[in-house]
Amino acid sequence: MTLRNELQKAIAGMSFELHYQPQIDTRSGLVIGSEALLRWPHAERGMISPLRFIPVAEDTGQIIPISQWVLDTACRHNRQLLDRGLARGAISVNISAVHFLRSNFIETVRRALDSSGLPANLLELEITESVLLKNAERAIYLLHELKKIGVGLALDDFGTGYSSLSYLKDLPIDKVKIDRSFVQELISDPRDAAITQGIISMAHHLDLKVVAEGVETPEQAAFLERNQCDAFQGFLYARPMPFAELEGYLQRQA
Ligand code: G
Ligand code: G
Ligand code: MN
Ligand code: NA
Repeated sequence: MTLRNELQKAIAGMSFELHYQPQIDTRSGLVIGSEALLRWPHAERGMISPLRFIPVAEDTGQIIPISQWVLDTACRHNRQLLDRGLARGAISVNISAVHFLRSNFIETVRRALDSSGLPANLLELEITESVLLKNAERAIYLLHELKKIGVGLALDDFGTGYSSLSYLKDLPIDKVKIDRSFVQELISDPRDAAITQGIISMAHHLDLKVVAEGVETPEQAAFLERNQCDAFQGFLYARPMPFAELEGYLQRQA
C-alpha cells in the first residue's frame, strides 16, 4: 500500500498521537509551555516520523484533516490540564505552510478554541519562514488576524530559512525558536556560537522571546543561559512524551 493510502486509513481512524515536549524557563527552571509533536504509530512500520509523512500529506491535501485534529487535540489537552490545575503556559502546535495558507485557517483556530474552551493565550502556533516565502503578504495578514484572537505566535527553525530578516520587524510574533542545528555545534564551533548570540541579541532588541531547541548538554545550557536565552527545549530536560506522561511530569513539578 502506498503511504498516501495508508495515511487515508490512519485519517479515517484518526490513529495519530500527540506527544509533548516541555519548555523550561532558563532562570527559574520552571515549565513555561510544551510543544505538541505529531506521532503516527504504524502496526508494521513502527512510529513513522512526521518528516516522512507530512510532506506526502501536504501534496495530497491530507494535511488539512490531520492539522485540524492536531489543533483540536492540543487545545483539548491543555484545557484538561487547566481544569486539573496543571496547565503551565501554552501548548504550541507546528503549523504546516500548506494548512496555514490554503484553508480557512483562522476559522479552524477559532473553532478549536471554542470547542475546547481553551483561553487563546494558552495556545501557541509555530510557523516557519517558509510561509513567508510562499506568500508573504497573506502570511503577514493572517498572523495579524491570529494576534487579534490572542494566540501566541512563534517563528520555528529560526535561522535556517531563506526569508529576509527585514520581515522580522513586520511580523506580530512573540518568540523565535533557534534551530537545533545551531545549538548542536555551539560549543565546538565558534561560528555557531556567534550566530546564536546574534539571534538572541537581535530578537531581544525586537522585543521577542528566544527559545533554544535541541539542548542536549549542560555546556550548551550554560552558554545559552550566559547569553540571556529565555527558555530551553531539549533532551537534557525532557524528551517528547505521551500526554498521560506529561500530566505526571507536570504533577511532579508542581
Ligand atoms: O518530533 P520530530 O523530530 O519527529 O518532528 C519532526 C518534524 O516534524 C519537526 O520539524 C516538527 O516541526 C514536525 N512536526 C511535528 N509535529 C507536527 C505537526 O503536528 N504538524 C506539522 N506540520 N509538523 C509537525
Ligand atoms: O522542527 P521542530 O523544531 O518543530 O522539531 C522539533 C524536533 O526536535 C522534534 O522532532 C523533537 O523530537 C526534536 N528534538 C527535541 N529536542 C531534541 C534534542 O535535544 N535533540 C534532538 N536531536 N532532537 C530533539
Ligand atoms: Mn517546532
Ligand atoms: Na525547530
